Amino acid sequence: MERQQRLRIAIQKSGRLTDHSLDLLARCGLKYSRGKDQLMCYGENMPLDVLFVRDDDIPDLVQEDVCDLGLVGLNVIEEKRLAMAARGAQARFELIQRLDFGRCRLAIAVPDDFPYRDLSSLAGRRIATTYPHVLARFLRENSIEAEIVTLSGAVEIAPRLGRADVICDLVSTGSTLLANHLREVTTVLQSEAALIRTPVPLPDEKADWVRRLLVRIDGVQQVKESKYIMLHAPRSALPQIAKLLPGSESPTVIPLDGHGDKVAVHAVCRENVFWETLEALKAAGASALLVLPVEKMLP
Ligand code: PRT
Ligand code: ZN
Repeated sequence: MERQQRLRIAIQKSGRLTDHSLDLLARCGLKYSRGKDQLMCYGENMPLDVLFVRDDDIPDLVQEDVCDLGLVGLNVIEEKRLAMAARGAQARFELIQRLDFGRCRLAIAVPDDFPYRDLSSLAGRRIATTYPHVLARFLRENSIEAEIVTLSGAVEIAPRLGRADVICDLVSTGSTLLANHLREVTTVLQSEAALIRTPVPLPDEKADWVRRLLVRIDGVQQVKESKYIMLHAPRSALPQIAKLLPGSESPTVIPLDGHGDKVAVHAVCRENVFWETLEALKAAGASALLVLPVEKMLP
């Protein structure tokens, strides 16, 4: 099939989003072979090819229609959108789906000995960041006048080098801040990975594949936390057991041959099932409890 009929998705070549992105595509059923240059993977069982690039390039590749889809952090998307707006241009990629990985936050952090009371403590200070436009919007919205020092990396050491008083950087576990004697004081942006698409209308066949992909992504996201739970219980305990099953609709109840009033209960739980839940179910009269992972789901 020609390029015109094959979807092309840009994902991060090597970084925090790469494994999750490839895993998501594999869970959506994509089988691919890697090209010799490693920059491109060709889908073998779907008309979907994967282009590997730096995450910062993904919004442009998508809005310039080099790729139909892109998978990138909301932090990058938002910075790009605001940077374009600052130049009087409008971003043309469209956000179509948030994905539940790559979660982090853009936060302001101050050195341990910084006299921070509230946001007004930032007034007149120098804030180092790689996200100058997102930070500028935050400062504007909070009527804080501060100097933004734009860096391309190693933001966390800027205060120690005397390049800035405080920083605004991505945080996930917080251990980098801790190691650099910095204390998080406020969140500027919550982020996670998201799927964006080209502004150019797609031909029917491609549009249809995008729809199918979105349904599959939805299915993948739903099963992630979902569990299939099976147990035995006396019929009389059913109302209480149904209440204890986390995030399940109507469980299937099956009579057990030769066990009088005992039944088997099967249910899909949309949330993880913890030991505490199993213990509570047991206390309510359940036995022979079994929790299984759910592989695929199509509502
Ligand atoms: O080479 P390329 O440009 O593609 O990669 P990159 O270096 O720009 O990006 P990369 O791989 O570091 O991150 C890609 C995306 O992952 C980001 O744009 C975010 O959307 C997302 N993400 C999620 C993160 C983090 N969590 C994260 N913790 N990106 C960066 N970090 C940094 C953080 O700034 C800190 O310096 O990781 C460090 C450790 O964080 P802690 O809090 O866990 O210690
Ligand atoms: Zn990057």
